[in-house]
Amino acid sequence: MIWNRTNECMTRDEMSVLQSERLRELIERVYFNVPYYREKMQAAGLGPDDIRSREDLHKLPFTTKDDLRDNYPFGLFALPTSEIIRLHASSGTTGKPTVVGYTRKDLATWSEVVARTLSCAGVSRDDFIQIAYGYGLFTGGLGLHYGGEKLGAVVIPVSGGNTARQLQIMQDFSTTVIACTPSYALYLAESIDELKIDRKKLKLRTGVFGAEPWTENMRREIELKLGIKAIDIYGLSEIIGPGVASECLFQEGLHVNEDHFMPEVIDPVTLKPLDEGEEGELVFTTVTKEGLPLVRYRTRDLTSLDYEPCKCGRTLVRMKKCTGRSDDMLIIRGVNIFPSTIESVLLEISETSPHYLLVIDRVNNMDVLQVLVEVDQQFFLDRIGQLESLRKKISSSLESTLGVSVDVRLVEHKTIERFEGKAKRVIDKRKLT
Ligand code: DLL
Repeated sequence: MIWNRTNECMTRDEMSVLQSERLRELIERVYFNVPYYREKMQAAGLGPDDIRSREDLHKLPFTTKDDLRDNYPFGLFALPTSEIIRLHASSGTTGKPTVVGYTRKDLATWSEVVARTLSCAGVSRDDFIQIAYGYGLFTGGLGLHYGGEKLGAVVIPVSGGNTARQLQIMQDFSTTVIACTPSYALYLAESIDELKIDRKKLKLRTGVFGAEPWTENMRREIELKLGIKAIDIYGLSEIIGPGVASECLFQEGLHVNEDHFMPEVIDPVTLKPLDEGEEGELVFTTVTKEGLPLVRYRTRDLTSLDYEPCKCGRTLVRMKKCTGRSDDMLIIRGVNIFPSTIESVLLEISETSPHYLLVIDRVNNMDVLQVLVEVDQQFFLDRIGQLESLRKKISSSLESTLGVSVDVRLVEHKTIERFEGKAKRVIDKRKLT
């Protein structure tokens, strides 16, 4: 079902008119209400009248996470806090977190876009959605919660963690949809096996997974192990939280709710807008948000856009599944490497499990990439020779794909930490010195 046919299926021309109108209103609001935007626009020689339509978007200066940090906590809010009724914060691991504020209307928009996301994933009011994203300052739990209620589904607000309890609830309440990170979905699958729960007795049929990058190979693994359809959902707290974009059942790119969040893809080096189909950094302008509107916000996420209407009937622009960020690219001895490429190679090798850890260090001024990977329980190898030939097979696969030498270490099942929320798969010791 399409939740909001009017806005999700309009022609490109209609969308252009709507976005242009909303963009003009946004620029008026931020110019007069947020000193930061006014100063930045003035420095670029721009006034509100210079922005007449979506074609003028590229004239505007970018906003970055550092701008949010510099104005911590409320400096970029466009309304007094008496109009704000909710705060969330991003799960930043370095420096100050970024704080986001929502007005009543923003929360209504958020529920609407998450209801669209769930409909896109084939979820309906007949479903039971178990929410295993964390509740709290993280936007995953409450975002999915209110979107699920708006849709009319039965919402089960478990929050993250406590895997045995999650699985008990899943059986007792006949959960049909699970919402969590893709890494936690794999952990749930593993625990179902360990606890000898009969998969056929579970009613689970769909998962809405996001909050971290995951590859097509990881999707196949989850779909196979849990026997469900795994749908990719994308969002970030600065823009609203989950609900920015979602796959439909065709799984051919994520439909961006562009009547609210106008996307662009830019070259992260030259900062010039790229054409349809070209991969670069995703940038959003939130044309309807009241509390914390953002103009040309640089997400650091890498993707490309596709304006072809989808088989599902939606005409919203689609973004390609996002498997990396411009800032999680590792540079090992001068070679650019994305963790997602390593993940893809490992998941092609049947004797390994999808749990791995990348450790980068500098030894005698040389970067060393160590890949720790678990051997799948089913392939218990008791002969040293067998282990060594598996290790060599993985090394040569990785080395031919990446173009750098890799130190592969095979580790026993369950040695690598499991995650309830976003997985941390890279330890870069070079940064610690
Ligand atoms: O992770 C919001 C969210 C919650 C999205 C639940 C989906 C489901 P933040 O904590 O601000 O917000 O982190 C945002 O996570 O810039 C991406 O780098 C990454 N990310 C989110 N969804 C995806 C996805 C939430 N589907 C950051 N694929 C973003 C790849 C994703 N990366």
